[in-house]
Amino acid sequence: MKILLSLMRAACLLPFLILCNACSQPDDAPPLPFGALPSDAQLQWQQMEYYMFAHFGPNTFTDVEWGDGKEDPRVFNPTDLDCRQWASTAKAAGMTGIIITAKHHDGFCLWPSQHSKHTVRESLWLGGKGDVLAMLSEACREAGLAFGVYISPWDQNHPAYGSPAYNQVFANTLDEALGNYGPVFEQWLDGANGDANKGQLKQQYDWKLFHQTIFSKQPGIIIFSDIGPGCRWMGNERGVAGETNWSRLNTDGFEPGLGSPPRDTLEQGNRYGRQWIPAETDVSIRPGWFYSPSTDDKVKSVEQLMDIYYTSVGRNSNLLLNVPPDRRGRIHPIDSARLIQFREAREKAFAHNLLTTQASVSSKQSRRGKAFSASNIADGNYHTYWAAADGALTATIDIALSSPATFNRLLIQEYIPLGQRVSSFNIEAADESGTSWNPVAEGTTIGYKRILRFDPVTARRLRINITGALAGPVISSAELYMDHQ
Ligand code: FUL
Repeated sequence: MKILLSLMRAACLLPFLILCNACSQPDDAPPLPFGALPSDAQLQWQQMEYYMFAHFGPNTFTDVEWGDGKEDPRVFNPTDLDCRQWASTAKAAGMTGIIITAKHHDGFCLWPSQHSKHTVRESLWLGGKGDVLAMLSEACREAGLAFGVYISPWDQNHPAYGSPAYNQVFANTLDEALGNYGPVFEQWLDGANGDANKGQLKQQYDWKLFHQTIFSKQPGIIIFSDIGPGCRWMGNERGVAGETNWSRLNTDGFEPGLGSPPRDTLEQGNRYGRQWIPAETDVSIRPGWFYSPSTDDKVKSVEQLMDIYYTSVGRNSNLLLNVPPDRRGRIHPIDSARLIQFREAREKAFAHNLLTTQASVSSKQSRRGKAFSASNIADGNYHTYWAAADGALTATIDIALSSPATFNRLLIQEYIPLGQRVSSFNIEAADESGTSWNPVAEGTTIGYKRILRFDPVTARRLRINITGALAGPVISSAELYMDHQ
């Protein structure tokens, strides 16, 4: 009888047990993605972080920033061009790729294009038989670097520029440059156009045609422009991304160039933007984009470059640092030495992560399931993460280091395959008695990577408070460093 009763009781409880199990299921499952998301190509691109821009062409020899397309192609005559030297310099600098100005606004093509009469073929360099794109793409492949191209739609040389026919000419140019030199990771498209007030021809660009052509040759490519679609201009050329920097953007009604969103929007993105279009920070190591002997003594200092690193990579954007080859066709020794010093400074700053697996890391707001445990933020693996329970838009991660440490940098990353969520956060440290908490630093967005700088703090216990998020926060990693420089 007793057995029968307990069986009946169990049978009555069964529906509740099943129901409760169903209730807890979502909490054990990974968080649902939030908002616009990066494509696989965008995620890979974001992880490239820091790569080289190489402005090179007739302007290198004529000392101007914008050639007008009327320059004699014979001015382009590097005496000792060596793309392997560019690649080994980029590699030694810790960069992941090189983007070359294959065609700037003067229309001069660094490859013997069939669609132009203003190219290396018309120059004196190698008797008109040279091809910089062939040499550089090969050198990048050998060095394990990604290869990218800047091809300006604005062309002050081509006779069809300013007429509808030019759009097809430009599409053919893209087709050729992107079809003949192996994989291209990024196509840089600026929106520059002739200025009618200066008597220059203006073109109505057919962006749709350009994009189709690019993707038909390089399906996984990232297209840069003011508004993407792969990545966006960060809004200034100083190397300073917005402290708040969403990787989402609304592009409806906007165009690259004069029709682009306001600069502060480009610097900050849109909180609820409909597309995932992360920021790229382009800045030159010299005052100009092209090499000039007059800027040999104006190459940015290591301190300036470190500052730029913190305000670009440290603010959820990739850093595209321009290092213009000189008139020999080589990276100038002053620039290459500076790049190595910059690498050493970064390595020194980020040599010892004080938040290791030996620290105890926990959160009361953790999502159910070991897979989302707070300790994941210290395991050095981007693909494991801590996630808060659904609905928890604020949360605290408690950290106890194995012994007190002094630090002045917090590096923190969201797991962006699930979207960008955090809108504000701060860090606090406990005093020696461990009872009162002192503010250390605060920030707004995180995104793929955010690095906070603050005065040195010595503590064993600290906490990272997520004080605002659009959906339950998902944090991939947190690291603590002492940058003595
Ligand atoms: C701009 C160009 O006008 C500059 O000359 C430079 O190439 C810069 C990176 O993009 O749009």
